[in-house]
Amino acid sequence: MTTKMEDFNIPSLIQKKRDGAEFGKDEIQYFVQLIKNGEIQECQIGALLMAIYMKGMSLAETLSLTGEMMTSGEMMQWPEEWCSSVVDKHSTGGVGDKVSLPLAPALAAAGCKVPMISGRGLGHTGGTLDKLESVPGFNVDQTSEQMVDILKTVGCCIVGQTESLVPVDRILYKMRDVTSTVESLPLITSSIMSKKGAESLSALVLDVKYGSAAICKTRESARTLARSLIQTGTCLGIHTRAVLSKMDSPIGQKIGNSLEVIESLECLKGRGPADLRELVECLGGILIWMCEKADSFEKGRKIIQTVLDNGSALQKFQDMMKAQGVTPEHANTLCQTENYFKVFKPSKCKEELHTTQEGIVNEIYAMPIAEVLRELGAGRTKTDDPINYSVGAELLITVGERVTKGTPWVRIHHDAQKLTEAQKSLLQTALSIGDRPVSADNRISEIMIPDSISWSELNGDLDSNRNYIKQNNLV
Ligand code: IUR
Repeated sequence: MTTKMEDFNIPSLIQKKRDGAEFGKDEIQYFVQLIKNGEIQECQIGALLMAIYMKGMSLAETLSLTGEMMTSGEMMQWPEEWCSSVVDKHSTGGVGDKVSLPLAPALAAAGCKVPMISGRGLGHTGGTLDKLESVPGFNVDQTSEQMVDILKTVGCCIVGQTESLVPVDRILYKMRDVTSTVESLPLITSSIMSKKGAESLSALVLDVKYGSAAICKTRESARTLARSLIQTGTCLGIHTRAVLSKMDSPIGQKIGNSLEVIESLECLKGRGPADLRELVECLGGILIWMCEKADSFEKGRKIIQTVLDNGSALQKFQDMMKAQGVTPEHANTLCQTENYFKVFKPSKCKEELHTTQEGIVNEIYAMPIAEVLRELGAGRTKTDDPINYSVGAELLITVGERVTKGTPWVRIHHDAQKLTEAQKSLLQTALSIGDRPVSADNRISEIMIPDSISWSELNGDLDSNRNYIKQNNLV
């Protein structure tokens, strides 16, 4: 006997999940429709989210939820001839994570189409859109028609989520924030993968971060999240892989919106910090390999090295800036000179802090730096807080380096009169100095691909899920 939609009601669905039972596909379809149509009370959404947070979801439920969310709004469409070249990257967020800025134009220079839909910063993590908006004139609001035009002429764009893309995620994300239900595996998975699914990608690489400044504190929890994202992406027909990367210290030497654009430009000019270059090469190399523009990861990586070193990725970044509203003069100054502060407004003050002991730099923890920068205006506590793009930090030392007492280790760019004693003390906790040699390890510790063992978790439901996806023309 099949159950009809009109037989469902929200209190009984909340009760069902509260008691640990598994939702059917039609039940998930029912409540996603109600959320989309505004026919469910906010308190009911909150209770449903908390029940899911407490009891979890199977892979089949997560997949149904992701599919329903994905089709709750517009699905992007690309010209037929791009069918194997449309790629994107998603990072779970970190401090100093500016990888998207050099990666998107590097992939475009390698012949990919990159419709990168990014987010804004909240809490300790910065947002790609905020970084780009520190460039005067850069417009992240582009319609899907404008995106197609930019992809035709340039090959990459970095934009915000349009109103019509996955509207149900917008509602759920806001509710999760105020109901303490953000850190739920099925809710994170469905939120991320519904948006990537709606982008109609040929290939997706995920940068799942772990460590003291990441949402996943341990490598094992990052692996669990990566596996859930890969399984869901693959079942939706997106070719998906992931890397696990460490997120204890900031990426690169610069943190803060305009400073991070400057560091990205340095990377695009074939210079810049080694860890940023490693992430761009590796994530880009995987995508090029996945969309068969190279027959191995190493060959894909070589292509990225070439486009970073020969100026073609930089040219794509310059073209993308112009296509998204930056004047040709400003784009030229940023890309063809080093007079960055002719375009960016410099901060009013720069203050350096010094090491309080001699020894070898063991670690530079990102969290205390991010907290102080947020307080100084570089980030947000609430979604509508304004941002001061000039605020940031430059690290003057690197992990593994030997320092004497009194060495300047960080330069803070800010518009306050002076850093407070509390801010200085908090910043000093970022620095760990010891007496044993340490080497700066690689950021990336693992590459994950879809594994056959995981499919058994679908309880034989894979074919019906795949049929469902096919019948509904979801891919
Ligand atoms: N980014 C998303 O798009 N969704 C989430 O739930 C999280 C990060 I956490």
